[in-house]
Amino acid sequence: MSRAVLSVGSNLGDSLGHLQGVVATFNEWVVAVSSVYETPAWGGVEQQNFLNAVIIVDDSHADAWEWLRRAQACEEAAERTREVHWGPRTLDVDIVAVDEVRSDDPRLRLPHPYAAQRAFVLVPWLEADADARLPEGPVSQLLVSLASDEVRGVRRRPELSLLVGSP
Ligand code: PH2
Ligand code: MG
Ligand code: MG
Repeated sequence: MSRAVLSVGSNLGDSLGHLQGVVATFNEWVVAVSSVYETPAWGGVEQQNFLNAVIIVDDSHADAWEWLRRAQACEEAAERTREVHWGPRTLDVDIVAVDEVRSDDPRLRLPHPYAAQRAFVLVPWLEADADARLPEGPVSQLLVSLASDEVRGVRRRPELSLLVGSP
């Protein structure tokens, strides 16, 4: 079994369509999908709000590197460019965690080194998995220690849900 937690985000182009494209591509492995959230840009670059969601996937044949390869294929399909670090993007698919894997490889650090600081990851993750945890502690507890205005800034957009399953 290999269970991965993916954080998907977009603030350029058809953002909802880009997130939906990831759900469609990962369809056979999808275990849970959060609501779509509108979130203020994190990381200090002035840019428009993101749409973010978390997707939990499971495939006994995939290891962490295979999840990364699949994630990058989705980004390429969305014609992702990497111009500004933490800047605007059509689609970002980040691997937040894969089972209990720990990796310091700069190409794939696991769990994601910033996950515990990012309300735009933790809020949808907790919605998709009430037992979510990181090495720092349960996600429910990590959210309590984040600044409350950051957490409140992550707003659910119920009218923008992602569809799972065959069309
Ligand atoms: N992704 C970033 C940088 N900042 N901010 C929000 N709200 N959502 C993101 O997905 C995001 C971000 C780079 O990966
Ligand atoms: Mg990212
Ligand atoms: Mg990324």
